[in-house]
Amino acid sequence: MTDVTVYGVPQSTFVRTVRMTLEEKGVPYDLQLVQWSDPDYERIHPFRRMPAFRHGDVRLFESLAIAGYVDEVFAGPRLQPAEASSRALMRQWISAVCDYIVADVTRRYIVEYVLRPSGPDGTPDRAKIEEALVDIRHHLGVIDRALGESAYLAGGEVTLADLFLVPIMDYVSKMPEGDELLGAFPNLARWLAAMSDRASFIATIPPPFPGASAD
Ligand SMILES: N[C@@H](CCC(=O)N[C@@H](CS)C(=O)NCC(=O)O)C(=O)O
Repeated sequence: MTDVTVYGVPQSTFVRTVRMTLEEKGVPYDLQLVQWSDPDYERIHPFRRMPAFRHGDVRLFESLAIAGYVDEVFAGPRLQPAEASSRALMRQWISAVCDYIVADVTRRYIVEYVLRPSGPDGTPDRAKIEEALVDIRHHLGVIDRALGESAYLAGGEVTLADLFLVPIMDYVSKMPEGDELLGAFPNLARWLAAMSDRASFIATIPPPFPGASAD
């Protein structure tokens, strides 16, 4: 029995970030699948996105607000550095992930392959993928250089910043260019391998998107 509910679908990277945060803290929760056709969902998330979250009487939307709340309210390992400059570094990377990585990696690349291919006969549009890859190589290079200087994005310990990035990088690793991209960025590949061994990662591995091919 738990009084924590996450609303969303397990394939969503933002839902996975919140679920990984709960798993890292050892907090039991229910995942309530969102039905997009349900007009009542707007009462849970007024912008009709996911995740949304409930803990007793506390109702929240926006992954950063939810993950920060979970870290601060529940016992377990701290996922936000106490020291100001490390905490700022964590926020810097969360902001960069939510703006630049989501825009160019999730929306222009992963979504094109697995969710809404926009090429002929429902295939991914090669021109769009190639265009996105130019920006993706740049962005992954930035992260790779940052990870060359420390084990995790904000220093020597896992923080929320890593939990925002890893669901997206997990998808990247499974895309047709995944091996090539990770091969080009060894610090990022090392970080992803370490993150992939965590119990929170393993407990939240998403099922395939409905209708996606198994290969
Ligand atoms: N800023 C939001 C972003 C949430 C978001 O965009 N979630 C995606 C799934 S990863 C979504 O709800 N997509 C559904 C849609 O765009 O209609 C957060 O941090 O939670």
